[in-house]
Amino acid sequence: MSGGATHVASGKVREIYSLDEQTLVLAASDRISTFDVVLPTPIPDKGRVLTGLSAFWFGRTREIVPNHLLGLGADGRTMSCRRLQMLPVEFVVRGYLAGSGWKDYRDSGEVCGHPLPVGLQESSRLPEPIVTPATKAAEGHDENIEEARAAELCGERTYSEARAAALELYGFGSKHADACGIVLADTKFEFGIAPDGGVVLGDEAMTPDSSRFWPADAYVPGRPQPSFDKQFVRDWCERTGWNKEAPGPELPAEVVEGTRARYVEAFERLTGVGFEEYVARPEVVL
Ligand code: Q0Z
Repeated sequence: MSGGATHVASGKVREIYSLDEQTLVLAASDRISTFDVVLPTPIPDKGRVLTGLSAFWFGRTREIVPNHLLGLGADGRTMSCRRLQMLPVEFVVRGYLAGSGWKDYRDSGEVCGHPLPVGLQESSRLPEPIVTPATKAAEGHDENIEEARAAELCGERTYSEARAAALELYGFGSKHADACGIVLADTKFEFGIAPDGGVVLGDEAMTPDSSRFWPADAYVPGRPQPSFDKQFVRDWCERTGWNKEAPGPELPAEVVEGTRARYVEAFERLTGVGFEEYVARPEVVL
């Protein structure tokens, strides 16, 4: 990062910089993680795809809830944003039963206190989307919590406002994605409070790193679904016999190229913008 920005935090595949008291810069790298391990081989343009997709959704959902986006960097991989007081919970919205949601349902018949119908399968579509909040763990896995606990942590009124926004955002995004042949199975939102006290959508929005994207044409409930973006990487890693502990394997060129193509395909299907147009002028997605 250039010109007086100071690094404030690193995620597994992203960085945050401070520009001034009110402004942060989020930078999405080309790093990829699988089975919870960041691999040594980057996927070229992954950071631009994720930044461009987030910006696309931010531009189209402002009427649902205001968001933190101020502007896109000319490189297409950074966004400047309003600094918020982030809420201590993540708002996961699930339209399908996958991951920890499926495991919790299989073990108890419910997910984060939501009783669900008997007889659902892995990857089943839910009768209606549910919010399954989680606390942010500094290291390791986020912990699912009941909505009553999330409301205590956020304050009742703030929780119900953010929860309603999360459901509306997911409804908008999943309907749009369906029309593009992508199942948005679930997604995680993070909200913060602006200086004026309002609830604002922060972080990234409805990207493949914060969501499960499934190819609609391969959807078959009763088993795990292939990932729209990471399936080549996962399949290749499985075939190497890697034990899933760090360090991960270096990826061969054909896996890198195939994976890059899937990210670009998701971007182009969802935004309707050619990826090269985005690279030339990132604001075209707004
Ligand atoms: C987002 C994260 C990343 C590591 C803090 N608008 C905001 N105001 C205040 N804080 C944040 C935001 Cl987005 C904020 N994260 C998540 C992002 C690297 C962690 F790029 N943490």
